[in-house]
Formats: sequence, C-alpha cells, structure tokens
Amino acid sequence: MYTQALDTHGREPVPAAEGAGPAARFQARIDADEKIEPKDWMPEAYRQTLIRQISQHAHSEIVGMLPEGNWITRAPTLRRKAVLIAKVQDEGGHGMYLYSAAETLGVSRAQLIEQLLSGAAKYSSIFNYPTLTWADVGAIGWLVDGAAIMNQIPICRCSYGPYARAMVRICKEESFHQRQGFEIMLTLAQGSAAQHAMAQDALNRWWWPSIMMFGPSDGDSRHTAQSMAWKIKRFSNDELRQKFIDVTVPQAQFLGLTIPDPRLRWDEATQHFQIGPIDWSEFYAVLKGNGPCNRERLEARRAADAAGAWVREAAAAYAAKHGGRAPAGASHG
Ligand code: FAQ
Repeated sequence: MYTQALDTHGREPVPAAEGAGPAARFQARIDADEKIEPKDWMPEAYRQTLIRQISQHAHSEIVGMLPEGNWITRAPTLRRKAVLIAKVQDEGGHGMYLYSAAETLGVSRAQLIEQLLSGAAKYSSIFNYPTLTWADVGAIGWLVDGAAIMNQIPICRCSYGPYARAMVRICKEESFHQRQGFEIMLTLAQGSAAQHAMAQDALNRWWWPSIMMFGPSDGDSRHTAQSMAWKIKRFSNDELRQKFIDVTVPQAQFLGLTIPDPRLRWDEATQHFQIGPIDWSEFYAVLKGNGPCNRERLEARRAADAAGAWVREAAAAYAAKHGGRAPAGASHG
C-alpha cells in the first residue's frame, strides 16, 4: 500500500561538503512535527530502529492470532464465534499493513518473515502465554488489546508517515477488540459463580504479562531516549504502563474482579495507582524463548509457512506466465 515510488529509499549519499547538514535538517523537521516519508533522507539508525520496531509489531499481530484462534472452534455461541473470527482476521490485517509500512524502509517482507521464523526477530512477550479457558479470550481483548491501544494511539503521531498512517485504522479496530473483550468479561463476571471464578482466574494469569507488555522499565529501556528524540515513541514505557494501570484498575472494580496484586493502592500524592514490584525475571525469560508457549508459537508459524509454500509457488508461476510482477512474499520459502 505504500510501495509506490520507492526507488532509492531515501538512501542518497550525503554530499561530503554538507557535513552534519542533513542530520541537523532531519532533526529540525522532526522537532517541527513534520512527517518523514520513505524517499526523504533519514539517518541509517532511524531507518533501522523503525524496521526493528515495525517488524516486531507486525510479527506480534501475526503471532497474536494464535492464542485467540485457538478458541474459534469452541466459542460458546454463534455470535461469539463470528465476532472472534472477525477480530482474529483484523489482527492478520494489521500485520499486513505493518509489513507494508516496514517495506517502505527498504526491507522485503520475505526477509522479515525469515527473521521471525528463524527466531532472530522478537514479537510481543504477551503472545507466549496459553489460552486455557474461554475467559482468556475476554481477558486478551480487555487487557492485551487495552494495553496495545494505550501504546499505539501515540504511534498515530509517530514521525514516520507510513507507520503513523497505518496506526490510525489499527487503533480504531483495536478499540472494538477491547470492548468485545470487556463485554465477555462483564458477561462472565455477572454470570454463575463458576463463570465469575473463570473470569477471575483469567485476570490472575493475564494481569502481570499485560503489565510487562509495555517493555522494560525506563531505566533498562535501551531504545527509549533516542526513539523519543526521533518522535517514534511519544511516551516512555513506564509512562504508558502507568496510564494503562490507571484506566484498568477501575474497570476491574466495575467488573467485581480483584487485581492479583496485594500491594496495589491508590496514591493520593501522585493521583495514580501504585503497583507492587514487577517480576522482570519472567519477562526476560520469555524474551529469551523460555515462556510457556514460545516453541509452540514459532512451530505454528513455521508449519503455516510450509503449508502455504505451494500457494506462493503457484502465484509466482502465474505471475511469470502472465509477465506480471510476482506477488509480495512470493519468493519466500
Ligand atoms: N515483548 O528499549 P526497549 C498487539 C524488547 S501488538 C518482546 O524499551 P523499544 C495487538 C525490545 O524490542 C503488541 N520484546 O525497546 C494484538 C528491545 O529488544 P531489541 C506489540 C520486547 O522498542 C492484540 C528490548 O526489549 N506492540 O498486542 C517487549 O523502545 C491482541 C529493549 O526494550 C508493538 O510492537 C515485549 N513486550 O520499546 C494482537 C507496539 N518490550 O530489539 C493480537 C510497537 C520490549 O533491542 C491480539 N512497539 N521488548 O533486542 C513499541 O511501542 C516498542 O517497540 C515497545 C518496546 C514499547 C514494545
């Protein structure tokens, strides 16, 4: 969708006589809230940071289809099934927009997918947890999509045009996802004692991983300072985490559910909810590939890739026969 006129990818050499000129002009454009477009000059580190973040984001959307996809065949009613299919399909669409946005930076979709399948690329830690009951589908919509929106609304104002524009529609859809999740939780929380307990159990298991989704605390976040100077990120990880906690705790109270944190308290002085310590060892274990479902998730993506090879080959053969361009990703695998 953003692939027109991408012959140079903004990679024109900087004339030696200009010295630091382009870098200073680039930063001045960022400071003036101008959008950077694919053919504009940009520092190589800016390009690489965007490729890393956008592709991690795209992979998260694609891997993120798996935990909820697990419940499509077992949704409790036809309406729930239709809604869940639509939601999971939306996540696939988000992955596609985001891969397209990353491609404008001069990397191919095939390369990005290869990085995911080889385990070289990261995707969000949250999708390495299992969906054990139907309430987990509600908890994902409420908490995971809720956290995703909190993180992604500011990305609509990201300095890189294609990423910012892709986020506008994604955020609208995530907002629908969050509401459907909250509605599942509300139905369960107001249902039988067993349903209420199921909702509480899902909250117990998804709360801390959702808090960790925002990334390492600011002191340990190696990319935040530079990404904020470039206006790729508009808020730090801890700032977004706190905003999420502040809106979500009252929602849990409304549901009649208990946040699994005995140290959670309202702090009158700061006017924020204060949480107990985060177990960062769990977060880093998941990032290293040792979460409950890391292996299963990558195996599922590799199996899907292998199963789809014949489609890509057929599409490439069709394109070659008709003298057209091979479809995106057709060369992969
Ligand atoms: N999981 O210096 P920072 C969704 C890595 S979409 C795994 O703070 P940064 C929709 C980070 O990459 C969810 N790795 O990094 C949905 C870096 O590693 P590296 C995804 C993580 O980039 C809902 C290292 O730690 N959303 O949920 C995580 O400035 C339901 C140091 O961290 C996005 O990707 C993590 N949670 O800030 C779909 C949003 N956190 O490369 C289906 C866009 C950090 O140096 C169902 N991304 N790391 O080796 C961002 O906003 C940022 O990239 C952050 C991380 C905030 C995630």
